[in-house]
Amino acid sequence: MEYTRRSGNYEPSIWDDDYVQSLMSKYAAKEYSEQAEKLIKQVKLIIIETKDQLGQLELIDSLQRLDIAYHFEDKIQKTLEKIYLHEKCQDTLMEKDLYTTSLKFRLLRQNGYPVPQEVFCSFLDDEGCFNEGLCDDVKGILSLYEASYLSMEGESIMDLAKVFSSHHLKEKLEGIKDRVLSKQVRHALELPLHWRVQKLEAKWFIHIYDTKFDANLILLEFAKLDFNITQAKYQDEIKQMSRWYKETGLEEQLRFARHRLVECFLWAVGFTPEPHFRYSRKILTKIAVLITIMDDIYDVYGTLDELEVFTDTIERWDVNGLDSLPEYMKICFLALFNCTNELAYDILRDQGLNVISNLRKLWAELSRAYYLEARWYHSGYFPSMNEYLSTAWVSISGPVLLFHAYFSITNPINKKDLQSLEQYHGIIRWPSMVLRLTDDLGTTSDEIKKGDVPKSIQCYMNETGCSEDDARNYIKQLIDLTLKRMNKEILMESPIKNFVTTAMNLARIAQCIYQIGDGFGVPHLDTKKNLASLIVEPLSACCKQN
Ligand code: 0FV
Ligand code: MN
Ligand code: MN
Ligand code: MN
Repeated sequence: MEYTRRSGNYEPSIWDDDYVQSLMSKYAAKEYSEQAEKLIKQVKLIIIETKDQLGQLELIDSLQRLDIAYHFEDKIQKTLEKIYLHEKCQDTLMEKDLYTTSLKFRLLRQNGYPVPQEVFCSFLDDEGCFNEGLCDDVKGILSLYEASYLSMEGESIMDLAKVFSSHHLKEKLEGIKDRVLSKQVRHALELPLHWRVQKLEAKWFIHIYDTKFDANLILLEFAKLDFNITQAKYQDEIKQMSRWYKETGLEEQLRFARHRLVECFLWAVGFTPEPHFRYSRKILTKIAVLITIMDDIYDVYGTLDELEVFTDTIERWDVNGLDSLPEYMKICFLALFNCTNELAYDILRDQGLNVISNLRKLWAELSRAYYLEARWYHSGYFPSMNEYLSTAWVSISGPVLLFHAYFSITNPINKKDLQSLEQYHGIIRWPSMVLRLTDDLGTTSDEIKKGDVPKSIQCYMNETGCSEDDARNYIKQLIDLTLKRMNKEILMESPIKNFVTTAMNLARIAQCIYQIGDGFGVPHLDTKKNLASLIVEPLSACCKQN
């Protein structure tokens, strides 16, 4: 009997190769990078000349929000270290200014300084609640709100801060007269700054900064120019990758799958946005494309028998077994094999380190997780929430993505660090869990219609008998808890500290993509706007007049 295969009925890509190849930017020209060098010198002077503490904090905040901080990392770190050491010898419990305290707390924690939550004690009343008298200070409350997202598990003052600040911001929102502040509050309530995607946030914030009466025009000019220059580089990269994708022939040969090259590039930019991480974006985009196709093979198109052979071939990493696979799996496996070997080759060439066995292990674990879910689906099995999650944080491909990010930005790779990461380290586990849970919130409704393994929402409903709304709220709480666990990783002394920001970026881009539904599978939602903003539309360089 002929097996009728399912299809995901996915929309085709909205970014065809001809369009991608037509992208063009004048900012690729040398004159603009020369102009940028000049501006960098001027910004350095501004940093040196800013002496008062609040001025320094606000300057660092602006540099980060405008996404130009990466040019001045050393200077910023030194300034923050001084502020931290100075604070440690002060009686900060006397602090009365909510705005400054919160800003300082956020910037220091973000950069790994373990400021205690008790710095907020002076804002509590006799009952241990935040003082209601503070609630007219919208700027201060907004600053407290943003700071509260740097909390860790078990920090009760920070939990209070989050509830208090979000409640008052929602309540005050309609009445805020200052238009810039009102926009900022609305934006913050949608998603806090700490979990925003750096490059997209920069584009948004540059527009806001442009309308501020006290904006620093040098910072503004440099931020716009740097964005545009980076955009020209992104264009060059996506053109190259679009050509690669076309040459693989995957789109023509595997019609049943999602083809989301440009969307995958957005994930990569969210992960490693700095211009010098070009190589990392190339690797991450390619493997995200392959993961997407594999996920559709396991979830939608493959028969259980085929999936067993496929999983076995990947586990044995056996290119000689190619002929035992059906045609559509052959081309997918060989693309995966080549892409993995390309990365391993580069690392061997540049560092003399052979990582093939590490990479193989990652793909084997992912395929086993996919296969287990396929068996659950075909047998109608309902796992418990715990059983589901123990597979699902792997089957969302978090570990594969994170290790590829690690391998593609780290030189030299240290074997001990690698082993530590491989022990299901929090830095791998928590961002993967956030990716899984946000994906479930965004994609489950369609997945149920198409037929798929039960996801966290159904598992929880099945286990507790609660409603879908209650299950969704529970998952949101679980995401909050996982984000707090991730925050702890920033503050822990660890040799892989440099990788922590990159790892956390996965949780950021995941929250962005799934904020309003399936922003990955359905290409024309906000993802299209975000991509256009990132790779198509430059910022107008003309500065406002004084
Ligand atoms: C999620 O799809 C998705 F897009 C994946 C796994 C592809 C690559 C991942 C990234 C670029 C992050 P879907 O909702 O179908 O995944 P599940 O695991 O729910 O089948
Ligand atoms: Mn799927
Ligand atoms: Mn799946
Ligand atoms: Mn999903």
